[in-house]
This record gives sequence, structure tokens and C-alpha cells, in this order.
Amino acid sequence: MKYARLLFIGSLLTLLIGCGSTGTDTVKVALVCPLTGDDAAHGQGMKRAFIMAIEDANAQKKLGGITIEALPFDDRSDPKEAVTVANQVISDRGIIGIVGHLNSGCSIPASQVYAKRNLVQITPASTNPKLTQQGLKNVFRVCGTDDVQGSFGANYVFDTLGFTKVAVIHDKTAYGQGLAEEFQKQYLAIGGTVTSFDGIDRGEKDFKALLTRVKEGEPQLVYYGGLYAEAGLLSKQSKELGLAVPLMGGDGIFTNEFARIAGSASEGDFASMVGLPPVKLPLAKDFLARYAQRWPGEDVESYDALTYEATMIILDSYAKCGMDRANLIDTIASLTYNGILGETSFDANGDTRNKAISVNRIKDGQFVFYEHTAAVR
Ligand code: ABU
Repeated sequence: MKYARLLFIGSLLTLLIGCGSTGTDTVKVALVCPLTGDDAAHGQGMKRAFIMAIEDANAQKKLGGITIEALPFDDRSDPKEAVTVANQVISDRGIIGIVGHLNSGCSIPASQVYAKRNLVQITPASTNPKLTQQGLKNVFRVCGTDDVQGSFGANYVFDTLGFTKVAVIHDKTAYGQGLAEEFQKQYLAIGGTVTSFDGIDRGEKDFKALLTRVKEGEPQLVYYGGLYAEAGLLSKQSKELGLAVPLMGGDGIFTNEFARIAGSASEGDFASMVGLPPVKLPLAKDFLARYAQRWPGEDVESYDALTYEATMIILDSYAKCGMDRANLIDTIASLTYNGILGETSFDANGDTRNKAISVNRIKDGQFVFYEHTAAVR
């Protein structure tokens, strides 16, 4: 009899936990990105924007009487850690969606874990096209992709800057190598010469031997697929060796931390960004003013506006359709959201239809908006 009662209570608990947030007065949203390590400038910016979004949504009573809890997790840019964290996230039935990850190499394996539980994942930063080519319905992306960004970069260097000989370096990650290969493919297709194509390891500090060899090819620019920590050192060491040509990278180097690492060597270096920087988003004006008040002295980093938007899209959609996970995915797949990025809607793969690309350039130690050009030739 006692055993039967315990069995009944156990089944009831299982049912309640299995139903997720039924009757709950709190729901949770997870942010997963690198909060420590070499990419932490990006990740900490994402965390600030994420917290702001949750605070704003609670203040607006977006979910009526339900309180929204912000749950940031650190994947340390490590694909194995990303999968460990993803498994932790799916075991918390109160989590209604994930914003993240930053690194494509983390987002891709983690997305398979979230898919097992039909949990929505929106990345504000992972740009490798493969993420949304896996046929997973739960995966969305509010930033652009590296097929567009790499091709854009090649056209920009060849047509706009007029450089016909470049060296290409990448960091062997899903993001960095993918971007460098897209750049090279288009650059060769339009008649450019790639003087060298090399991979480095993340965490490496001394690139002098590589750059000495790269210099022999007499490139007019170094194109780098990777993130700001190694890019800053590459820029600094190339100029120290007399390879006084600009470095150009993608969104992964678009942070003033890049210039802090490179010092004055980075003056005139370029970064493309998958989207317009927040200062050029007319609807982000209020966000920027409030960000400065909420986080005094902190830079608005590359993915902050994208992270804010991704969080709001999950919450806005949840407010419309409630706790059913399949409904939430369908709601996001078919929405047209007007927010600080302008209009966001998703194609059949879950990629944003907003393909804007901007070029930003270091001036006096800071990235400044340089120009915004049509993305594809
Ligand atoms: N998109 C640049 C950094 C993140 C990534 O895609 O790996």
C-alpha cells in the first residue's frame, strides 16, 4: 500500500515536471556563450545585452504575471564544453529557449542536443552556414552567414580597395576556416591572387615565423578568418616585421579589444560585420542610450544588439503561443519581428532574411563604421 502511494506520487511528479512550465510563475531563458577565455569580450557583451532584454521584458510584463529568469552559461568557446552545457540546459524543464552560442564550432554540436528536446535555439553570432543546413527545425539565426560575408569580403578587397594580391590566414575553426575558404573561393573567381593560405592554432601567441614567410609573397592585405585575440597579435607582429599592409577580418574581430591587443599597428585595419553596427541602426538609439546607463564604461560589442533581439523574439513568441515547444518553433518560423535590428523574418532553414553587411575600420584605436555595401556581387 505504502509502495503504491509512493508510485502514485512519483508518477504525479514526473507528469508535472514533464509538462514543463504549466501553472508556473517563472520561466527561464538560457544564454550560452564564452564568458571566460579568449573570446570573453564578445561573450560578456552578449551577457550584458541578454540581461537587459530580460529586465526589459519583465518591466514590460511581456508574459503577464510570469517572471522571466536569465540563466547565463559559459561554454568557454570549447565544443566539448558546449555539449556538456547543452545537456545541462535540456535537463532544466523550466528553460523555454536558448540564445547562443557564439562560436559556430559550439553551436553546431549543441544544436543537436537542443533538437532532442525540441528546444528553440537562436544564435546571434554563429555564422557558419552549416548550422542551419542540418535540417533542424528548432534552430534560428539572427546574424548573417559566412558564405555571404566571405564573398562580400573578397569583392570589397578586390573591387573597392583595389588589392589584387592577398595572403589568407585562418584559425582552423568551423568559423575561421570556413570564412577564409569562402573569401578565397570568391577572390580567385574574380581574378585575385592568393599569395599564401595558412592555418594557425587558437591560443598561439608568436606568429613571426609564419608572417616572415607570408611577407615573401608581397601581399597587399592579410585576410584573417578567426577571432580578435589572434587577429590582434597578427596585426601587431606583421607590422613589426615590416609587413605594413592592412589586416581585414570578419565579425569575429569586430571589437575594440582587437585594437587594444594590436595597439597602433591596427590603425586602418578592417572588419566586416554581418549586419549594421548598432550606431547605424535607427531603431537601436534608445537601446544604446539605456545600455550606456545600465553598463557605464562598457563597449557595446558586436553581438549585443543581435543578442537582445534574439532574446526578445523568443519571449515575444512565447507570449503569443505559450508553453508548447512545437508551437513556439512554428511561431518563430513564421513571424515578422520589428525590433532594434529593423525587420527580422526567417527563411526555410531558419536564417534571417536580413543580409546586411557593413565594413568597419580602426581609427584612433576604435572601430568606426566605414561603409555599407550590397553584399553579393
Ligand atoms: N561569427 C564569428 C564568431 C562566432 C563563430 O561563428 O564562430
